[in-house]
Amino acid sequence: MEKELSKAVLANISIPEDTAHIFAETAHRFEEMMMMYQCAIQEVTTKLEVLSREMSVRNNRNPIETIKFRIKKPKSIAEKLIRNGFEVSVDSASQNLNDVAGVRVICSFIEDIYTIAKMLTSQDDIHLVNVKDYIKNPKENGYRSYHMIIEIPVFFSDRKQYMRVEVQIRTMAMDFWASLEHKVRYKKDIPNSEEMALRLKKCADVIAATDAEMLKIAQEINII
Ligand code: 0O2
Repeated sequence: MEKELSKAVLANISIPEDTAHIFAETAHRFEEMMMMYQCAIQEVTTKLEVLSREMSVRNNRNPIETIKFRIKKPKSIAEKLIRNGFEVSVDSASQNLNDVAGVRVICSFIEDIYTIAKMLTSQDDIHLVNVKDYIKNPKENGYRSYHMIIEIPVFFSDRKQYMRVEVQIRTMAMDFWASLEHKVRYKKDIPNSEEMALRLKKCADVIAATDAEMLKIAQEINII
């Protein structure tokens, strides 16, 4: 029903001929920007996959469990620009947002997070723009994760362009927590949201203690 309605609405929208090119141009530039971020993600994940493959062969254990990635949705790009007081445009998004392209690395142990971050940022083509260590400094709600904004060169047909990518590195337990908390945060009409936040904070503390203890055990039996 909704689909039919929007089709009917769209059919009735007439774009004046002399302005149609503006829409087409903007759409094309947006598509191009997304393609460039997609390529940047590809470059970062390739680097991580190389590290993962190497460590699987050279070490007894691979610290990288999973690599996930995402491109920020147009709606979220616009919302974040508005929230931070920036103009909503293609240029503004690439100038002002650091996380249009995002890569998430999931590890077993806290120590793995720092190992991977170091391995990645010590590669000489990577520029480290900033680090937010929410493991050493957890957010008030209990959120823990290690965030880096990096710039990675992408070789296009006519130029080399440094692209920004947000890399989030966290343990499986931290990821489990963040994914539930994210769902709670975006769910509207939660009647007992304050109590829910307290329960989530408690879970985050339990998870942090468990992550620390698991690391200790792994170190004691020399697997890390
Ligand atoms: P989404 O839906 O993941 O895209 P900055 O980008 O540095 O200008 P920002 O965005 O506050 O400012 O940076 P920060 O704190 O590094 O957070 C970036 C991302 O980390 C967020 O992206 C979330 O993915 C994640 N994150 C940060 N804080 C929390 C939290 O409290 N809970 C959960 N579940 N995730 C968090 P977006 O753009 O908010 O959303």
